[in-house]
Amino acid sequence: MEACPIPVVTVQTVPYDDQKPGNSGLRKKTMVFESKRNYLQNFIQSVLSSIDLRDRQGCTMVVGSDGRYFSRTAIEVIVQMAAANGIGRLVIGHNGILSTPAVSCIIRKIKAIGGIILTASHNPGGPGGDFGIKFNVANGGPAPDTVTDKIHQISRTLEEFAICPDLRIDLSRLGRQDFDLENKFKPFRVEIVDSVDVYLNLLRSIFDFSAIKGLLTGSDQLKIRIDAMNGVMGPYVRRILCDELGAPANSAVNCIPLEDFGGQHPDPSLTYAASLVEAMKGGEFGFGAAFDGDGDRYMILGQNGFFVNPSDSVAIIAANLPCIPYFQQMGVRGFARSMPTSTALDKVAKAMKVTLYETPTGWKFFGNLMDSGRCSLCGEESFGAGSDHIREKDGLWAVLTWLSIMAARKQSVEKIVRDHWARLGRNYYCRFDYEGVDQKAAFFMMRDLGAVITDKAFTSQKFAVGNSVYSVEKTDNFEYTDPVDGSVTKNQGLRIIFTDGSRIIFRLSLTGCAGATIRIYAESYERDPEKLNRETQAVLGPLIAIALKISEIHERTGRKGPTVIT
Ligand code: G16
Repeated sequence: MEACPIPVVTVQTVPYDDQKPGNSGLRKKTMVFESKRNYLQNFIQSVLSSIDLRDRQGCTMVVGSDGRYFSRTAIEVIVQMAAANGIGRLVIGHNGILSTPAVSCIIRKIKAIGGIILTASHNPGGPGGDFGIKFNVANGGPAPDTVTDKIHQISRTLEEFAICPDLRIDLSRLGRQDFDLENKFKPFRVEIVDSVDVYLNLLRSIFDFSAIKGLLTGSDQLKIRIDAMNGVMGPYVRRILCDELGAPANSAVNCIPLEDFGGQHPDPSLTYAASLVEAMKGGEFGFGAAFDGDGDRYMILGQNGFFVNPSDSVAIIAANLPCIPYFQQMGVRGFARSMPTSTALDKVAKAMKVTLYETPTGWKFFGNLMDSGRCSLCGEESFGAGSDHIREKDGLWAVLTWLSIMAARKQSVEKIVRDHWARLGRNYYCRFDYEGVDQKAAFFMMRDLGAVITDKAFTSQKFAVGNSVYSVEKTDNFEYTDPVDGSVTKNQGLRIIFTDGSRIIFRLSLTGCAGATIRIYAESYERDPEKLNRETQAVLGPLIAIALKISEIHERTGRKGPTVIT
């Protein structure tokens, strides 16, 4: 215990009107947090004030970061403000490091009231990059809209915040640090925990580690290449895949978390994980994976760079869940996917006679389904997959699931994917992202497009492109009614569904930091065994042409093409 009680002070502040959390927390340019007076403090006070005082007093919260620039400063402020706001205990990752799945895991394990994660996910970091603050609630998942709306509302009228400016902690010292405060609250405790331990124990209870170890070691060992992208996953990859599961140390690259991710986008995609793609093309490795900055997203590659589309990945995981001890014990309840995610998962759900839920984009929408026991597995096209073991998507869980499937089926990544297509058909899929578009141009484009496609005349339209003819079957602006609490979420993306099951979807991203990001998703289902091996862009070309034409996206945004194609 510190000798003198630490003072608690109240600081006057001026509210900001732009602190509305997006799909996954508040994401802004780092310089906004760094240079706007009390910007960070205001948001943290809004988060803390959103928790009812009776629940807040003496409660436990978890804090972690993906190690990006400004995280240490932010953690120091969070600790000082948590103490001043009556939080009893903060559990923080060693040196501030905790992956997003690990935070979710710890919140659930220690029954914390929630947690704060400092990350802007796959966005670049550093003084010129992005920073973000996510707030997760007691189920371990992202705060639902009711909570983020409350945070936003508080932030708009905030006039003061409470802080203990003299309180200092040592993030590098594992164990407890206790502080006596000069206020009515009980002593305040900070506990620095190993970043990996609790999460590793959970994974041990889910997977057959000896089966995975058998695959990664021994005479006909599977050679793997894992790219932690200089993000939070380095320590997890080294400890779990190398130390525990026997992968050679040189299987793992970019494993030291760097404040600026080495100047790269920590984004596990074909575009930004290009060096992994190159390494895999060499043919030496039979399995490759990359993670994003905070470790919830993942990408899987097979030998020679064979790409597993994330929507296919979740469908294939679903079809093979019985390989995993956790699901052998728990059984398989429903599946869920976000609306733009391909319908490959629906085919598996049908074959397994399991309910399929289609939610808006945002992991938070899976929370109620999992908490109510309706859903065992969820996935998204944006490189996310996870199960009800926690309430976040979980990149390393997805990797261990793939390795478990490979160990059980004794097949390569490509063979597993091709067998899946042969059995249930292939959903050709791609996404076009137009990033940093003028906000107004994006808004008006979406508004006008919504009016066009929901007009009655549109639903009887046929589009002929080359030899293909697409007849519109249904159009809407996607709306979701949560089956658990009945809440309705509107305006979640414009959908055009054609009679052959093909889909075109338009939506505005809710995670961008600058301007607007328009996403166009195209999907086409193929059952013919002769046509399962075509080039994705060639198959989807006609649908993309229709999408560009009806939206007039290039004319209206001044762009000549998308920023990124996935
Ligand atoms: C977040 C959400 C995901 C969502 C993704 C992309 O992920 O948790 O559910 O799919 O953003 O959202 P949008 O299309 O609106 O940009 P992350 O990994 O960025 O936290």
